[in-house]
Amino acid sequence: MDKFSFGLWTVGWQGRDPFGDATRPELEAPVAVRKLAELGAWGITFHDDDLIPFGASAAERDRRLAAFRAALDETGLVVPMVTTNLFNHPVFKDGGFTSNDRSVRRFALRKVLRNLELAAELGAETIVLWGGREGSETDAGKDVRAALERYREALDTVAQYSQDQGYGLRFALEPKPNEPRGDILLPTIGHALGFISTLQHHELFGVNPEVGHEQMAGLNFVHGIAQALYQGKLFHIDLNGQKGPRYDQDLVFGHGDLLSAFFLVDLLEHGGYEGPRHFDYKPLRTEDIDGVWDSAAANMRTYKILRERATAFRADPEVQEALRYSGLEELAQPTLSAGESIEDFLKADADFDPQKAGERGFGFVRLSQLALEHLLGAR
Ligand code: GLT
Ligand code: MN
Ligand code: MN
Ligand code: MN
Repeated sequence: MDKFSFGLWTVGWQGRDPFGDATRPELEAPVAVRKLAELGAWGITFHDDDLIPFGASAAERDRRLAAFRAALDETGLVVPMVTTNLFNHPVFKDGGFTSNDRSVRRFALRKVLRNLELAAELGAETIVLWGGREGSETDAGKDVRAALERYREALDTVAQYSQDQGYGLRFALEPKPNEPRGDILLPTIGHALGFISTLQHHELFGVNPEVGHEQMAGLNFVHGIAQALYQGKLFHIDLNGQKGPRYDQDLVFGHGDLLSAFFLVDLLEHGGYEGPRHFDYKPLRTEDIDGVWDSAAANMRTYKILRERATAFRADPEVQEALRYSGLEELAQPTLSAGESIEDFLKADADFDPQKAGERGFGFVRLSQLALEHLLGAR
């Protein structure tokens, strides 16, 4: 079965934006579970506060959890990932783990630690940490080096606690360059990967990159994902659509940069990623509840179509020939020969003619056009 999963906050988004009120009524979690299962989803994810409203009583918590569990049992939907809301309440306005206010940092850390137990109980394997409020609007107000040190302290504590409790969880940092903060800490995949190497339990940490977040920074998402895979750090992924560097659009997957989505699916399917295909999108504010479910189905359908197109692309003999012509097989060969000493290497290739080598064409345009034609269903 395809591991398609959705955040409860995605289909549950009521359309509230900085300029306008909600356009849709609240969606009960059990309703979302049943409907997503019916549409062919495999998993559902949530923030603590999506399921149990911030400050709810113990009785309210039990009631909501029981109804949610009943829907999971009934449908067979799984909970592969859980995350913690450290951004909505005013207390987090200067961040959770990195707020200048120490009492807030202690509150935030406790909120995450308490959420781990629920995550483990529900069988989640991954905890996502999106630090949307960790950052600043003015460089005068944040000592970034101290903030990173507090970030590291919090993550080390979270991982240590998970290990002590035997939860067996892995942690995925989700980068984003800005919004809601003017500048967010760990803004890109690269920043997150660099930071992870400073953590005590670095092997338990990877990334949860989101299509739109890297594209907001003008970066190539496919390259970022390839590097995360290369370093064994692609723990989870947020699929959606974005039209270039602007506010975070969270469009349906494929409804932004479609060519990039094609190459992304090709990479995920042929690059060894076995984790969830998690959609983190927002149904357009213009949609009623039917439109919400249409948009949920659209994410999965688009992914499947792109997978089918990518497979056809790879199977096409003309593509295979063009791939060879472009040197992709050659790139997989080590630059030095087996056993070649550096001394021998320095003396080798006396007959190499840079002039001649510089005249070669790589045929990338032809290859690119073949991909586009497969994507369009023209081949
Ligand atoms: C929030 C954010 C998403 C993150 C979620 C996880 S919360 O909706 O915009 O990109 O993945 O905390
Ligand atoms: Mn996301
Ligand atoms: Mn987003
Ligand atoms: Mn978002």
